[in-house]
Amino acid sequence: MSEKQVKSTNRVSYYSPAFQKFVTADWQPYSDQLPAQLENAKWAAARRNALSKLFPGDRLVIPAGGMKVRANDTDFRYRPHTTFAHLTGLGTDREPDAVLVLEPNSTGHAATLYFHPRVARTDSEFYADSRYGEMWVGQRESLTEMSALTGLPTQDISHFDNALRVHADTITMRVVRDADPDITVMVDALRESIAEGLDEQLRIATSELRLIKDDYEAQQMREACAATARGFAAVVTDFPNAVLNGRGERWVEGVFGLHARHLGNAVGYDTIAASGDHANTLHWIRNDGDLKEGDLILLDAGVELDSLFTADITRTLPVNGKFTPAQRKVYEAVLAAQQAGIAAAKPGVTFDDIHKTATAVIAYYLEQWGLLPMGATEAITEEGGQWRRWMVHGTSHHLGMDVHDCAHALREQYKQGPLQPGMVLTVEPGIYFKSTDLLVPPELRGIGVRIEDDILITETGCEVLSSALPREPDAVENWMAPLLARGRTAAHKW
Ligand SMILES: [Mn+2]
Repeated sequence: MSEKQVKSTNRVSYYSPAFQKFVTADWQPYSDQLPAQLENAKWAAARRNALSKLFPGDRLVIPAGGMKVRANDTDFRYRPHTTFAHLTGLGTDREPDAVLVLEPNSTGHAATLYFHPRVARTDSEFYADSRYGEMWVGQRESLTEMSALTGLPTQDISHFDNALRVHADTITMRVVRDADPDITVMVDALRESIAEGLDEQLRIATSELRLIKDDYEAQQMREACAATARGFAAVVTDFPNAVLNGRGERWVEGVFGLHARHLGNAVGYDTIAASGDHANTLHWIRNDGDLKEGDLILLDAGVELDSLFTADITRTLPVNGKFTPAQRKVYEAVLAAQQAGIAAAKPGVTFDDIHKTATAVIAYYLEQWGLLPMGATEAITEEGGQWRRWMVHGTSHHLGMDVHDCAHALREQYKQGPLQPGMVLTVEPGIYFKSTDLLVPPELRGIGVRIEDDILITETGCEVLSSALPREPDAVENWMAPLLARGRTAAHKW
């Protein structure tokens, strides 16, 4: 369930009986028009079926999770647990404190969605409950409306506890443990032993269920990439404003965030807007630096759609629209590595093969530049690995509703697993030369480059979902020129 809010006593309201009578009367009745089924929910039934086949006879408990308190009586914006969203098709901010239960029956499983439906306006919740009340959070779904949205039978969450107790002593129960701590405690209390092995198997299975995307998911990933490309173009257009007004990284983050909220649900992860030497801090999200003419900015950002599918794209761009020779030298090496990685991505090869192919190119350039104490061939062995001083991260990860999707899939299915049509991954090599790195020639110090695209494995190779954003340095400059020209005209000091 949701974390407990605390309202200080000096802010608690008193509602007189006269007010209570007055506020609950004379409202237009709710419409009896039912909402259309969510597109993602139409696909969720097949996902539930696939999960059902893996756990015959077991009760599967999949909570959405509750609200998280930001401070006192205010919450963070709500996002459901990914497993719940994937198996119900609910997105955006639906549905706090809900639980999907797959109950075994003679043909597989029957699904029921338990949630907190809206109450009559005569209930004090209507005006007094800042978490669920219509006056506070808007009109919420009734049982039949939620059923129409999801295509699932629905029940009031108040019946969940009893439903969990039925045959609790004989049935095998599995719960998604990290979604809702209170529900995990409830399930554990009804089982003879904690049985984490059972839950771990469910966690692995629900993660592996997302390794291969269905046609709807693949299309959502294309749309998330298209929305992200628009966000990147808007950011470049605003580079002159970002330079002029100081704290340009924040400006970049804000402009991208505007488009993420406008075109989608949110950013899929905190935007990395890293200019100059900040690009060499891999998870730079403080974003409080200036944007300077002549510097590069590494922008790693993704739009998450209302369905919660997210893109994850990185471009490293010259703030003034032109790469310097030193910047171009590093950029072209990273691009060569990325192109080799993308070319290697096809059914049959493993996830790890992409990494090996791309990073062999990185090591080759590092050797050419005289940075390695030995040859590249020796540096890329298990016993060596010296090249990793300049790229400590992996080349790829699965991508979907989670930016690091399918994170609990077994190693044999993930890193060592053969690529299959329908998988979506990133290819994102980089080279990071910190300004303090004494092994690096002075003219290359402070340059950090990463290029990241999202690919869908096809029958014969892969589709680059993020190809709307150019990667070749000349193409990048040509793409930026008209955007910057427009931005320079509009730029002004605030
Ligand atoms: Mn990534």
